[in-house]
Amino acid sequence: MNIKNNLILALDVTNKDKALEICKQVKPYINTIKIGYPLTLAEGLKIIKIIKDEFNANIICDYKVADIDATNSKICDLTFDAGADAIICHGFVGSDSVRACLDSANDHGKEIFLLTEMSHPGAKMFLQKDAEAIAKMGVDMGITNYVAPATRLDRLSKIRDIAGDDACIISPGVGKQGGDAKKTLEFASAIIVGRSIYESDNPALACEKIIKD
Ligand code: FNU
Repeated sequence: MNIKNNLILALDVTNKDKALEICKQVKPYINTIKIGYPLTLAEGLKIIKIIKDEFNANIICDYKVADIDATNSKICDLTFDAGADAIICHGFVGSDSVRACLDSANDHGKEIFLLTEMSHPGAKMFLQKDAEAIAKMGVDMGITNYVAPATRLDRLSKIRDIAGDDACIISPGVGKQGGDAKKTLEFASAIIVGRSIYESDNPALACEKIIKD
């Protein structure tokens, strides 16, 4: 995926007009938009295609898919059929569940991002201890796209070591969660930024600052 300025917008607003307005303002800086549950539950799956078509953007759906294989297949098929270019899937559910996501992506000519360790403090309770094994599983499965935290650079660096230099690692947690854009990009291929952009009085300027810092 070609990610302009190595910057992905997490578009976690809850109505279409606001979403379109933000996208319009950041268009000079951003070509890759992450849509998660807040916007999808508010506006329905159709919002994927609306934003994709209007802004000619890559759309990554952050649905953190984490079910049994049969259900994961349905979730991924519906998401890709709705126009998503990629979907974020949890790795902790194991290889059969992840395989279902990968097979759906391959059938559609789309991509998955494998979520290893999350960025919030709670990830230290359970997920962290298995994050490296999750990344290794991904490598064994031939997965080349990962999600790893900007809030713990030692952990991000570990995941990079396992995933390899050629992997695409996208990293949330910059800005509001405390992560630093420049330091994160020493290990990550791109950063994911939400509130620091869409809550800003001037989202375009916020993007410019993140890119230039
Ligand atoms: P912002 N996100 C995250 N941490 O923050 N997908 C993860 O480990 C992860 C995510 C998402 O803090 C989060 O849901 F796997 O406002 C939100 O959409 O910059 C975005 O990344 C971060 O938003």
